[in-house]
Amino acid sequence: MSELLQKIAECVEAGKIDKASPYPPNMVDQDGADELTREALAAGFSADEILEQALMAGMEKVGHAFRDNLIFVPQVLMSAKAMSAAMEHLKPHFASGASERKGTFIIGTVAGDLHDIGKNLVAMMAEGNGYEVVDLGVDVQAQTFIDTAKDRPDSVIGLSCLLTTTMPNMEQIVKAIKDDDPSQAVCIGGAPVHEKFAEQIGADSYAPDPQGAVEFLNSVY
Ligand code: B1M
Repeated sequence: MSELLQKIAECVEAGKIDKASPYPPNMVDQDGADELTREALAAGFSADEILEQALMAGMEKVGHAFRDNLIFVPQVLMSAKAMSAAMEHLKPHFASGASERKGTFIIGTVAGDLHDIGKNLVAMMAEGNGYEVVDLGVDVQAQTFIDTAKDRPDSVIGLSCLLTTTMPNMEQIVKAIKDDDPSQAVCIGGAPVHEKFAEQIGADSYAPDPQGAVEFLNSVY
């Protein structure tokens, strides 16, 4: 891999946003994901190359380190910020159709539930792994998931919930989605849910963490 793309991957992994960012302390005054991504585009690397070989490579390491408890939520959020800074430069290329995404992930926290930190991490990790993410936010009703999926054929829906009291809502949402289109792929996650619950409510997959959601997406696309 080129040295420049390698450096961008390291910035994402370390959470180095831009030159002005004081984090991480061992990279102070160095260019970050922002400057290096601009430099890579100017040097002729395509948005796809930067996404796949730099951002996704960095994010994959973040996903595994988070799963193995080697890093924690604040570090993942810094990596997300570094990736977002780089994505700002790539978005015009994707929007123009010059670059393709691997697939579409529609994600939201289920009706009645306002917790979004975990959901945002999953969304960020999916984006960092090359998927277009449609984030419907929190307190999302079944019909909103269904309507959004109709506009985006072949998408995967991801549902998050953090409250035991909103697990029944998750069940109703999965049922409504599957009643509308049995082939619609649905993945669930969140602290109170588990594999057995996913099977019970008819979801296609349970992901314990963002990396698990990415692995499910990779298995579908
Ligand atoms: Co609330 N809350 N909260 N809360 N809150 C919990 C969840 C709770 C366990 C705290 C407690 O009592 N110990 C408890 C739930 C108890 C239960 O259900 N049995 C609780 C409660 C009761 C409540 C309220 C009812 C409190 C009240 O008002 N009386 C209320 C409910 C509001 C509502 O939603 N309607 C409430 C409100 C809030 C705040 C608004 C104050 C705030 C949320 C802010 C926000 O999200 N923007 C909040 C917070 C921060 C928490 C705790 C402290 C932290 C949750 C969190 O963000 N964790 C939480 C206690 C705790 O967990 N220590 C608690 C970090 C996050 C990275 O983890 O979301 O699990 P998590 O996501 C993980 C995985 O689960 C997975 O990946 C993530 C990364 O590993 N994952 C997925 C998540 N979604 C996924 C989707 C996937 C795949 C993986 O695929 C689609």
